[in-house]
This record gives sequence, structure tokens and C-alpha cells, in this order.
Amino acid sequence: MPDLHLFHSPGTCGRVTLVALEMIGAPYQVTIVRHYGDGPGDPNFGFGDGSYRALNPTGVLPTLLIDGKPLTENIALLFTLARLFPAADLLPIRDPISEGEALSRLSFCVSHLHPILTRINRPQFFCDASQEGALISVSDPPRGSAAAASRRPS
Ligand SMILES: N[C@@H](CCC(=O)N[C@@H](CS)C(=O)NCC(=O)O)C(=O)O
Repeated sequence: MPDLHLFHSPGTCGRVTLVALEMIGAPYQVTIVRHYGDGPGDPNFGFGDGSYRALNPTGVLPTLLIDGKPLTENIALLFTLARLFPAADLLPIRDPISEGEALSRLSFCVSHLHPILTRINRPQFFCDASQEGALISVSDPPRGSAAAASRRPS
């Protein structure tokens, strides 16, 4: 059984891999990483001394050490865990068409949904709210991929 060690912060998308680990039921270790610091580019993000970037040079969460080797990006983590623990039936890895469908939906979450949520939850990363006039004009109803992201899956 591989040694699993998740670097995570509550309230972040690291919960995706955390849920997968819980579904698998295998033992794993968690290290809580300081979330965001002073925002993207903060050299102290992570462990407060910048050392988190030794694990993940992009600086974002989560990172999963598998037998000591760091792996990043939730989609990669989910597919790797699904193959390491096939009995957990995390993803339809035995059927290429169903696997493609799962990859398509996960890719949509990562490339469209998550960046939109980041801008909603952390506007300070994208504008200087202290400056007069730094108001964000929000389109209602949402358009483009934001509209697709706001629809409930059928
Ligand atoms: N595509 C990445 C997204 C990772 C990501 O953006 N994580 C956020 C937390 S939800 C983060 O660590 N942000 C810190 C930063 O942007 O500096 C994945 O799915 O793993």
C-alpha cells in the first residue's frame, strides 16, 4: 500500500482529494498548510517560510505525496488514486468512454468553474479594493462559461 501524505488547507479545493482519500479508506497523513498568506505571489504562502514551494513550485494546494513523491492538480490526484485503489471505484477507469466523460466534467470544473469561484471568493486577488472605483461589474444573468457553471447539472 502506498504511503499517502496530503498537504491541504480547510476551505480550499484540497477537499476534493481529501474526500477521495476518505472514500478509499486507506490510511493517510494530512499536513495543514497556511492558506493564501498575503495572496498569490506571497513568498511566505504555505509554511510561512516559502518552503511549501519545494513541494509544489506553483504554490497552490493541494499536494499529495505518494511514497514521498509530490503530485499536484486535483484531476491528476483523482485519476492516480483511482488507479492505485481500483476497488474504491472512484472513477470509471475500465471504460474509456465513461472515463472520458468523467475527465470532461472534471476538466470543466477546473478550467471554468474553479477560476470563477476564486474571483467571487477572493476579489482582493484580482482588484485593489482599497482604491476608489475598484468596483467589479457583475453580469446578471451570467454569460458564457459563467452561465454554464451556474446551471445545475441534470
Ligand atoms: N487546478 C488546481 C487548482 C489549485 C488551486 O487553485 N488551489 C487554491 C486553493 S482552492 C490555492 O492554493 N490558491 C493559492 C494561490 O493561488 O496562491 C487543482 O485542481 O489542484
